[in-house]
Amino acid sequence: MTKEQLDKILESAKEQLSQCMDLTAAEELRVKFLGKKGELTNILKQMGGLSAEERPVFGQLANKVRTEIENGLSERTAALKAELAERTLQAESLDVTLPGKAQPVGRLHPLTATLNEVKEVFLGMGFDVVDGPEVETDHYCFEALNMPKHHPARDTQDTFYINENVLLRTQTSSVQIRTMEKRKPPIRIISPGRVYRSDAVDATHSPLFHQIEGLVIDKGITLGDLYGTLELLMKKLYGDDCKIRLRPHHFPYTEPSAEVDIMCFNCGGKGCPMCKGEGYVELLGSGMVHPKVLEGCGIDPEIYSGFAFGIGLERITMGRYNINDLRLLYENDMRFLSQF
Ligand code: 2U9
Repeated sequence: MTKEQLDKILESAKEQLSQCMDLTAAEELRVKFLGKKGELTNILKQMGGLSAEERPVFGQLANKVRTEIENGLSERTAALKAELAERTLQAESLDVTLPGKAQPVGRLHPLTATLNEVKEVFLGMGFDVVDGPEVETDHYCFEALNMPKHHPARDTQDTFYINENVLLRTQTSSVQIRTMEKRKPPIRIISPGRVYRSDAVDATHSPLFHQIEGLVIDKGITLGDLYGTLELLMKKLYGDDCKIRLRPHHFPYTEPSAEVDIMCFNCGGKGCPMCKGEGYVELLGSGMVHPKVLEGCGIDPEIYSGFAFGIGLERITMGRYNINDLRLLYENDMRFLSQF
């Protein structure tokens, strides 16, 4: 064991460290020089053969060499780690000044948006929203609504029959009848949903459309309640300036019956081509529930009275958004839908 051997090990370690390019290679060098079977350890194992005077001198020298190799290793490792961190930062860097990729946000269909608003208004007045079957029996669709077989009112609602007794509902009144059979007054409900009529498609007709019907049954309900309720709905939908008027009409299921008109949005009631000089446009049908209908559902018309109304969802949506062709609401053309 000589000083030259130790110097050679130190020199070789320095040389190899300077050429070492990654952390794995640096670890291999640590094992090679300082590990249990490493070059320096091997030399130290030979210390036993030295004299008592030589031993401390070589011991000191060997320790110096070990410290130098250790320092060299930690310097190189630190430099390699810094390089690696720098490279990772470069590779993963984000240019925060680049414009972002916009996520297209979906929106509600105008029919859904209008229905949601109508529901909000009625929920606020303590109404329940009730659902029912779209395939109905003759009883719930016509008979219970004071329209027996061969009643002329059935002709205006020519519908899709599945058999003599089963059909696609022409109005959601069937839901109101089902509710009156099940619940005791007071009843305050709206029944929105799809209805079907055997109509040819044009700008204002479709064999499938949507209705919202309302029904209130309690003691002492009058036409005044009907008027107030519908006026509030229309003011919420069309703004506080909007006015309505009731015009006498006839429906078999209500007595008296009224059609409800809304002041023309275009001329504000003066009369214009849009309202055909009327100042008002027809919007919905309504009336006091016919005593025969109440009786048929087990409600005593001597004690209770009620009002009902029916609105076409398409019609009020078209009025609100100035849509002139109903077919646009069903075609799912994004150029149309993305305007709302
Ligand atoms: C019960 C009793 C009476 C609901 C009513 C109307 C008048 C009406 C139309 C408006 C436009 C249908 O969608 S539309 O074509 N509806 O004119 N509907 S009174 O009357 C009822 C409902 C249930 C038990």
